Amino acid sequence: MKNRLLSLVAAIFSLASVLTAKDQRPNILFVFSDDHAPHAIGAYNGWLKSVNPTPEIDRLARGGMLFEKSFCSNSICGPSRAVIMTGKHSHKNGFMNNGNSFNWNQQTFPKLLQKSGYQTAIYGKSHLKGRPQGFDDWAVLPGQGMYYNPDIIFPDGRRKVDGHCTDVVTDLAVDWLKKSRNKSKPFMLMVQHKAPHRCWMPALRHLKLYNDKPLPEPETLFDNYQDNAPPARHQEMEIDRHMDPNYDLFVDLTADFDGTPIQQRQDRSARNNMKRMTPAQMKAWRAHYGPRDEAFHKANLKGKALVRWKFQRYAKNYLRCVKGVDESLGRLRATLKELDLDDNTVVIYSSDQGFYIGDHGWYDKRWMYEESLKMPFIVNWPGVTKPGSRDTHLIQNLDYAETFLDIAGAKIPADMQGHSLVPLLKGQSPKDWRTSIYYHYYEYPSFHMVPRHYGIRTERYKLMHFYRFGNEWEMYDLKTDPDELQNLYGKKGTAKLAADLKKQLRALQKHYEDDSDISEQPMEWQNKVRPKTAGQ
Ligand code: SGN
Ligand code: CA
Repeated sequence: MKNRLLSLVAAIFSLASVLTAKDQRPNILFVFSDDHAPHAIGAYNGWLKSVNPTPEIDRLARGGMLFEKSFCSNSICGPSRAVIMTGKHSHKNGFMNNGNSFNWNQQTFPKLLQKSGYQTAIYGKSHLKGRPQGFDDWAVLPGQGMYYNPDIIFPDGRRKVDGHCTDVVTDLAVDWLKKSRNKSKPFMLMVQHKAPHRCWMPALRHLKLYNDKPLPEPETLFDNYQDNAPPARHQEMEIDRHMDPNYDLFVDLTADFDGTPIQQRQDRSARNNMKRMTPAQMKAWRAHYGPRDEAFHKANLKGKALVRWKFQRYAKNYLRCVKGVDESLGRLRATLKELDLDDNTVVIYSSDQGFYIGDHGWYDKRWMYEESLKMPFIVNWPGVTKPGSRDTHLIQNLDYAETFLDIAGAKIPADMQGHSLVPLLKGQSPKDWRTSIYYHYYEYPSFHMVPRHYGIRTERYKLMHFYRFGNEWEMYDLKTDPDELQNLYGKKGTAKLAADLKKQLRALQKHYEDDSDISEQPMEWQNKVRPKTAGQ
C-alpha cells in the first residue's frame, strides 16, 4: 500500500514537471522584406555581388542553407503573402491581386502555431488589409506604409512613429523580444520590412553608400523584347520610357514643399513619402541630392546615357534600402544572442518576390521571368542546417506554412498545397520531390500593365500562357538561354517540347484545382504594343 502511494506521488510529480517544463521546440524568426531580388544578395552570386550589398544576409547563408531554386507562385506583394499565410495558391486563398482583401477568418499557419502552443507576433508591412488574426501581438503599416516617420496601426489604434521605417519595424521586434516574450513558450516572430519597395527611400545614414563608383549594369539593360510575344512590349515598367526622374528618382524634389508649386506628375509615392520628413531630415536629403540634380540637368543626357543615369540612381537607392534591411537582420540576430536565444531559434530570410533591377530594362516584378519569379530563401537552423549548404530542389512560397508547422512539430492540414521543407533542411533529397512549379498572375489591367498569365517551370524549361490579352505563349530553355531572350514557342522543332510542357501544365492546374477563369478573349490591345522593330 505504502509503495503504491509512493509511486502515485512520484507519478503526480513527474506529470507536474512535464506540465511546467519549458517547451523546448525551436523559436522561429522570419525576416521578410518587400521586392528584394535574390540577385541583390551577395550569397546568391548575382551581378550585384561585387558591391557586397548584404554582409548580414550572406553571414546567415554561411551559417545555414540557401535555396537556389526558390520561386513564388504569383509575383506580387499581397498575393505572395497570402500564399505564405495559408500554404495555398491564390485561387484557393482568395487573394489573387493587391486589390483584394485577405479573409483573415480562414486557416493560417500563425493561427495553427498559436494553437500548438507558440507565442506569435508580426511587425511591419502586412499588405493583407484588415486586423491580423493569429498573433498575440502585432503592429502593421497601413497599406504600403511610408519610409520616413511612418504611421503604424497597433491593436489599440494608429499613431505616427519617428524614424526610418526599417529601423522602426526592427525596434518594435527587438522590444517585443526583450520585453513581451512569454519565456515558457516558443515564439514565431515575423519582421516584415517595407524596404526595398518603390519609392526606394534609404535612411539618411545610407545616402552616401555606393557614391564612389558606378554599379555594374545588368546585361539585359537594353533588351528591346525583339523575340518576346507582344505582352513584353506592352508593359509599363521600363527605366527608359516609364521611370520618371521626378517621381521615382527625386530629381527636383529639392523645392520647398510648403508654398512652392510642385510638378503635377509628381505623385503620391515620392511626394507623400517626402512630406513625412522632419525639416532636419529634409535638409539632409536635399543636401545630398541637390548638387547631383544640378549636375544631371547640366549634363542634358539623352538616349542610352539617360537610361544609364536613371539606372544608377535607381539601383543605388534600391541597394541603400537593402542595406537597412541587412542591418536589421544583424540587429535581430544580435538581440537573439544577447538573450541567449540564438541556439534554439530558426532564422529565415525571404522577400515576397524577386524584382527587376534594370534587368530587361525594367523595374517592378509581376512576370514569370526568372528575376521576378525567384525569391530569396535562406534558413539558419542551428544544429540542423549544414553551414554554407545550398539546396537546389524546386521550392515555393507555397511551402513556407507547412515548413513552419513542421519545425514546430504541429500537424500540417491536408488542404495545404505545398510541402514541408524540413527534409531538405536536414540535407535529405526526397525521391518524390516536385519536378515543376506552377505560377499564376492575375493583376491586369493595373500598374505596369503586365497581362495575366500562368505557366510551368521545370528544372530546365519554362512555358507561359498570356490570356485576356490575345492568346500568347512563350517558352524558354533556361539551360541554353538563362536570360530568356529567345522565345522558342512556335519555332521549328519545338512543337513536341511545347506539347509535353503543356500537358504537364494542365496536370498541375488539375492537381492544384485552379479553376479560375482563364478564357482567352482578346482585348483591344494590338495598338498598345510597341512594334518589334522598336528599341535602340
Ligand atoms: C505601388 C507601386 C507600384 C507597385 C505596386 C505593387 N507604385 O502601386 O510600382 O508595382 O505598388 O507593389 S508607387 O508609386 O505607389 O510606389 S507591391 O509590392 O505592393 O505588390
Ligand atoms: Ca512586393
